[in-house]
Amino acid sequence: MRKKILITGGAGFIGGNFVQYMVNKYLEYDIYNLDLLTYAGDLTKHKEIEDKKNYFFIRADIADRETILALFEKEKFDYVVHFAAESHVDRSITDPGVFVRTNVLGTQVLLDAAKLTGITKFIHVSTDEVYGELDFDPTTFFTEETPLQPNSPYSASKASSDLLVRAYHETYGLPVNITRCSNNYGPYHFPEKLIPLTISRVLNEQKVPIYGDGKNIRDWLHVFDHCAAIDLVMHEGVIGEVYNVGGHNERTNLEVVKTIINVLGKSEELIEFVADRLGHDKRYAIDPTKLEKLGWKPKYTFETGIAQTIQWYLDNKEWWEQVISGKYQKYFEKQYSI
Ligand code: NAD
Ligand code: TDX
Repeated sequence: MRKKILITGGAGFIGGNFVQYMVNKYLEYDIYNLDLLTYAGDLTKHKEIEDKKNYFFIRADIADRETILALFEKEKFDYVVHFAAESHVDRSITDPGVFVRTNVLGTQVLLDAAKLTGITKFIHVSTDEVYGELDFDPTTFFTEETPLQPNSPYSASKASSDLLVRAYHETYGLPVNITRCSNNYGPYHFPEKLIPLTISRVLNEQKVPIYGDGKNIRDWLHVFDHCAAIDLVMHEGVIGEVYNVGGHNERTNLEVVKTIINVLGKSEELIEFVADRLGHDKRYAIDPTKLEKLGWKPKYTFETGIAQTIQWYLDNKEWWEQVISGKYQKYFEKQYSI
């Protein structure tokens, strides 16, 4: 029997890379990409897989209970890999409501549908931001045991969804895994986030805004390494467990921006220090030991990953220019109907 995999948020950055990874790697699986196509969703990235027999696109809202239940009843998915979310911290500071609706309510609707129709496993893609922030002591890391202390409306909504996933496992025995990943970068990253924003602005000779003093630290992971981690957790993860994903690539924001400017051979005068983000978390750093014991090892260092990513943005200017102008959404001709 062919397995049916529902991937939510598969028109976005990480979900989009994961859809391509799965469609190409597992010809014996049917891959269903469910996405609402918000400002962050774009299907042009899938032009090379859209005609494949094992790929289906469903335009739907994860918070639309009736539609989601009807879909799950019809398809009886084997796995759900749940990426769909509002994902940008700055947007959550100005408009928290949609983060609660999508990230909390939407996750609960999916969990209910999985509980009612039965499932082999529900994989919930979360973030290291649910742990709050670390100080600048380089010997401290987030482990899976670190208490949840989210600081932004975004991370609070993600932590809430994590707790619902946990509760559906503890209360109803739903088979789940939660993954908590550090900052991703790579192809198709939406240019509102630090790395693609910097690359696109530097290429257009525009100023790059750095919040505060630029000393905040993030732990960077190439999206291809994240896809391999989720694949491993999906197939080998112990039911009910949480797995942190990170590759020990801590950099200050200023280091990241200077690296990109230098690789592109431009002037550091493009850097502009601006007002700090409200509640700006100081440092994130992941201890990935548990996932490494399961057999995961990242292929990219920050140096090899950022070089690959910058080259990708140089080769795909049309994509990010369309995304920035907002004139890019292409509706899928072979849309699945529920
Ligand atoms: P993204 O913003 O690029 O993509 C999100 C996708 O979800 C979009 O395609 C959007 O259309 C879709 N979506 C939004 N609301 C929806 C709804 N109501 N119904 C259906 N689809 C909807 O996000 P991303 O950066 O790819 O992040 C994916 C997941 O990974 C998120 O859950 C995020 O919290 C998590 N995560 C991201 C990072 C990172 O560095 N980007 C790191 C750790 C965890
Ligand atoms: O213009 C900017 N200038 C700047 O200094 C932007 C957009 C960001 N920053 C800083 C803020 C952060 O310290 O750069 C750092 C990275 O910012 P973002 O790219 O917005 O990412 P972050 O807030 O760390 O969150 C990301 O990683 C964790 C994702 O957006 C989340 O979805 C994920 O959960």
